Amino acid sequence: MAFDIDMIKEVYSQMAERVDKARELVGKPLTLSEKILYSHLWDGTPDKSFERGKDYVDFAPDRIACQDATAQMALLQFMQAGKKTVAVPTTVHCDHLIQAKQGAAKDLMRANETSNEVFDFLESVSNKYGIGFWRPGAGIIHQVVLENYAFPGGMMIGTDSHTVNAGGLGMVAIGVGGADAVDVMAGMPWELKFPKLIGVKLTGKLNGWTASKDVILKVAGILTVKGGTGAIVEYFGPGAKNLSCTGKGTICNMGAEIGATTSTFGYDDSMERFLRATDRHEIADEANKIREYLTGDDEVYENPEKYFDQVIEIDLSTLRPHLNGPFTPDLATEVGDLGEKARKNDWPLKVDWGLIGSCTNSSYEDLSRAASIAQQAIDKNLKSKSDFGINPGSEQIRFTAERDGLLDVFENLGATIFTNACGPCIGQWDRSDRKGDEKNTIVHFFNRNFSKRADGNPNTHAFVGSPEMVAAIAISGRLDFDPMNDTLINEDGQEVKLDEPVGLELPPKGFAVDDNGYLAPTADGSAVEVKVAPDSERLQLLEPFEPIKDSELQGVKLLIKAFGKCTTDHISMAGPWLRYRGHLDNIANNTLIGAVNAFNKQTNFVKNQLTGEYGGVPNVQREYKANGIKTIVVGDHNYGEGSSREHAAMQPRFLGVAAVLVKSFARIHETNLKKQGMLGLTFANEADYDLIQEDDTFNFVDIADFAPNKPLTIEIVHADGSKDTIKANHTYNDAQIKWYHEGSALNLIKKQNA
Ligand code: MIC
Ligand code: SF4
Repeated sequence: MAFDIDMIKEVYSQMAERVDKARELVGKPLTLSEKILYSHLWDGTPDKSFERGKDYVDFAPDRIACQDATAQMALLQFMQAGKKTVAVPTTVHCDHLIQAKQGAAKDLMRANETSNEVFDFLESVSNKYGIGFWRPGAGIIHQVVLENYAFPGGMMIGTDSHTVNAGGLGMVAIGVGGADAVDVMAGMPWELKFPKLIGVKLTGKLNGWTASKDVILKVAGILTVKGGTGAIVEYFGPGAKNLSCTGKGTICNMGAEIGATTSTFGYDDSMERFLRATDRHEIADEANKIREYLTGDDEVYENPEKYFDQVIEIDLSTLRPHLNGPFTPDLATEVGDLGEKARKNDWPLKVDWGLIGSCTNSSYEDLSRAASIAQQAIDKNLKSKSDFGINPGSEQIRFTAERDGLLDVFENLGATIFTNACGPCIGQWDRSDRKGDEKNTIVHFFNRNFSKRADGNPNTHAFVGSPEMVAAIAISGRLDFDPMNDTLINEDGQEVKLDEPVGLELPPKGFAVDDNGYLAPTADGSAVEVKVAPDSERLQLLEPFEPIKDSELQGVKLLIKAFGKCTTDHISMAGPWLRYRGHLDNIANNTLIGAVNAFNKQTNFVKNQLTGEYGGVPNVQREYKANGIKTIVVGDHNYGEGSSREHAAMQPRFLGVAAVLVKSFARIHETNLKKQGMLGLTFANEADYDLIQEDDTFNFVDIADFAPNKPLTIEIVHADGSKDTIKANHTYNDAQIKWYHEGSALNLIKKQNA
């Protein structure tokens, strides 16, 4: 059954006219990305062409997806908007708040006990406002979306950076902060700077040990964690047609790790097969009718250099398996070279865990390829040297994999089957062999491997690979194992070699599921009551933010000058803090505790300029707040990389930080700061970062003239009385400056609805 088929039919009925018109206006053949963008303009049929990387454009996304950890804040904001129902089809998925510990049944029961209040809140808000609700255990948002909601040529936004996964089914699907989702839920346009376009031409065919994952691991190595910023990555070419739909999903999923706005593939037979296998024949039939509109024009793919801003070519036939890491997903190494690199860098060679699952790689095909390696281990009498943990992507996958005996294979190897949820991927992992701060290595087929991400231990070296490679390396227990060339010694003392993996693109007997965990909202939710206990430590109704006054921007104190990588995990850590995602005051106690102070290279240890003493960032900031003093956070490149969590903007805002001044931003975080009515600024001259000293005070001398395309001037007063005056760039347009003046974008919506 296909959800929201009428909406999809309507999108398709307008597609041809809109795309043809856009082609005429742009004056050349179109990429798929342009076709989707131009057919989703808020104003309907296009009447002008847009400049990539420059023009802000209002879009009308077809649907929204939210996960439990971000939905709380998004829906708490939506509740303030004064609407009866959401304006476009929306779903909420409970996947982040379930800890992996003893296995699915017990873990799910515990999660339902400990997070009961939050799940109830999400369920009742969903019911009230017409939102589809996927219960805890139903699966990971992006896998559930791919199996149920994604459709070729559609546009979706989601409050999670890996929303981009739906590009595997030919969508333009973009991760956003909750406040962006609230705009669309409230029936308003969604704004995005028209992206640049990166084309990736795939030739050849995957073979042997190489998997779809290796395509993105390779691309990440080429583009690095910020190389995709402001761009859509569009994959095409004969190699693309040879990949499965879920394999395409994996590639798009990890596009988040290169900062790309999203990634996508043109509609092809693999997508049709996946739509039919997931019982969405109607969508496949409709898509077939407008096939040429659901992929890029032939001329574009024949001469990509003429149409994309950058082109990368990858030959799948010669691509080799990679393992990326540790600590950053773009540190790409071919498998055979890893041993030498590890020894040089002193990365522990012994592998303790192989983790299977996550939204990146938990399709039936992925499980079957990993299981084919696990089965060989059993057949060849090998004992796994590492522990295995598995988080299936959805109940549909789990049920089908269990029926087909795939899960048995892993269990025979001693694996623990965790809930269909994020689990260790987001630090929801009570690791049975807890390591304290001990150096150790794990391999997984997730997407992120930032420090502390899986188990909270800064010395866990996590490496990202394909399902089959993770399985092989985990079985060998060694990071330097190369299954293509090396042998292992089995329990009988014999030397054995693992054969190449084999997998099944789709279950031969079809997908099956008993209870998929979906709960449809009632037709009229006006009588549904949403409960938030006033003394709750998990949920807190929001108070609107006060606009920042010009006078408050004189005498601003430095809160922290962050050194090096500062991701959203550093700004608002996940793991144990996920429990406070619906309570702004409580979660604010983790603000920037992971950021490294540039002056002493310590985390959560900054100078309080009022007392001269050092303390934790949230405590020091609360003292400034109590004294009515605004502060500034200074940072390096790609500040706010990683997640879409708007907490990374709302917490500093709530605590009284007025401005964030960095060398460069990750896209979603920059927007989140703007939405919450703060100043997100970049150094006009990067070297000015070095001028900032620990006791500095900042005066925003021309803030009264805050205007688009006009840098701000900041006077920095040092402790010895000397001064530097610097320029700070910004990307605020008129509408965004209004958000700033109103105190937040939400304040503006409320005013407009009043
Ligand atoms: C993640 O993978 O980091 C998360 C947890 O899914 C986040 C969302 C969040 O912070 O809740 C994301 O990627 O957006
Ligand atoms: Fe969940 Fe990990 Fe996917 Fe984020 S990346 S949605 S935490 S599985």
